[in-house]
Amino acid sequence: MISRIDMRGSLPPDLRDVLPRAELDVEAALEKVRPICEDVRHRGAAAVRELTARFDGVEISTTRVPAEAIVTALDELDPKVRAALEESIRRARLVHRDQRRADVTTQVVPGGTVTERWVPVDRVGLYVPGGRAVYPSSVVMNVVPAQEAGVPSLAVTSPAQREFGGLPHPSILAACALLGVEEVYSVGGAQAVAMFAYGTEECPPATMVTGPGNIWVAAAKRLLKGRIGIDSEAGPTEIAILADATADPVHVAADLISQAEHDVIAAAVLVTDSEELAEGVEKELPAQVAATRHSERIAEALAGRQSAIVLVDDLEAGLKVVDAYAAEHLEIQTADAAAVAARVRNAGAVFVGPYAPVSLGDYLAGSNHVLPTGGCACHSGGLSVQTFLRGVHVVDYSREALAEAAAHVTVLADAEDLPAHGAAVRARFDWQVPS
Ligand code: HSO
Ligand code: ZN
Repeated sequence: MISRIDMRGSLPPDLRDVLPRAELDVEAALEKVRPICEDVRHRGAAAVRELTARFDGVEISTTRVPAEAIVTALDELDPKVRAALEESIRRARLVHRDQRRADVTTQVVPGGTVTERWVPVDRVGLYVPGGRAVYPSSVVMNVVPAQEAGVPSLAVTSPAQREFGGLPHPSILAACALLGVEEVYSVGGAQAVAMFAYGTEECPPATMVTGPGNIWVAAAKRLLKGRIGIDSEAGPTEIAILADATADPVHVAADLISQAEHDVIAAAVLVTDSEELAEGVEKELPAQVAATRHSERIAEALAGRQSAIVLVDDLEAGLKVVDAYAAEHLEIQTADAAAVAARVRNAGAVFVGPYAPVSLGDYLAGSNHVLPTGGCACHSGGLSVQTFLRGVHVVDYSREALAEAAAHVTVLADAEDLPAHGAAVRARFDWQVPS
């Protein structure tokens, strides 16, 4: 059901390359996505509607979801789901509010200061997947950090669903209503990213687009990055678990399965120094998979080349492996899990000990579930308030403070053969270097 990679003895030098990983060929999707984006750029909302008919199989008369549809979706939402979403929002707000940064002013010299002023981007388009993956929780995870960052204009888009008359899934609309989001579009795929990048008669352009999506969304983000800011290209979900002999194979198996449930190309990787745990998990997986609803999808994900049980000599080696892998989600199920977790450098999110499974983080921990995948956790973090803020440097120098810097500026400008740079300073002092 899941393959084994034995790294006992010594770790391979090209660790990152030998670890299992799904191959997602975003490059190849670029060529298909380019004409779609161009079409939206030139023909606006009409192109978006036609593309929706072609790809989502549903005719829509407008891309903007009417306000009544959002209100109705909330009215019809199961009260239990509503209560759970409200608690998820409350916890996420607590965490994300604390991420806000104060502006920092540094006095460099008397009369000379530099302030880092944190300013939210003007307008954000949030992409929420549709189709098989209808995740109202992802609405929460995208909207809350943008709102807590103070983004003044916020729009959500999610693919039109034929069975809901061309609107996004009602649970997505209900989540928007709970979050106070009134601007929602029933548009998915690459055309949604293009809609936000170029704007249409029905949707003003956005400064940034964030949120997970399929390969077409990822390709459109890659193509239009620069024209529009993006968070990351979000690939298939990954869970890595670093566990020792103290871990419970039942929990480990359940957690691997939980993320394999997302997709046949989702990755589930167990790294352990315990042969006994590996055997326990291998035994446990088929039983648990058979008992769950999406057993076929999960079995395929676990058997895929992106999933494996990796055996290592000890936790030191295990830490090297998980750092090289840089998982989207990393669970630490070892003795003294907090101490081991503190040593992890590369992971989108770290889940410590037996009572912090990834599914808690997916919904209710308060942390964000939009996290770097495909090894990007070695250079990027998950969605946060910071994603939506820019640090604007504000430079404020008095005459005296500039005079004091003038000689050095002139020397450096001359050294770079840019004498007009130095002259711009001297122009304020009768074209002389003040002494
Ligand atoms: N594990 C997914 C997020 C999610 N799980 C949404 C359930 N719903 C990526 O972090
Ligand atoms: Zn999940």
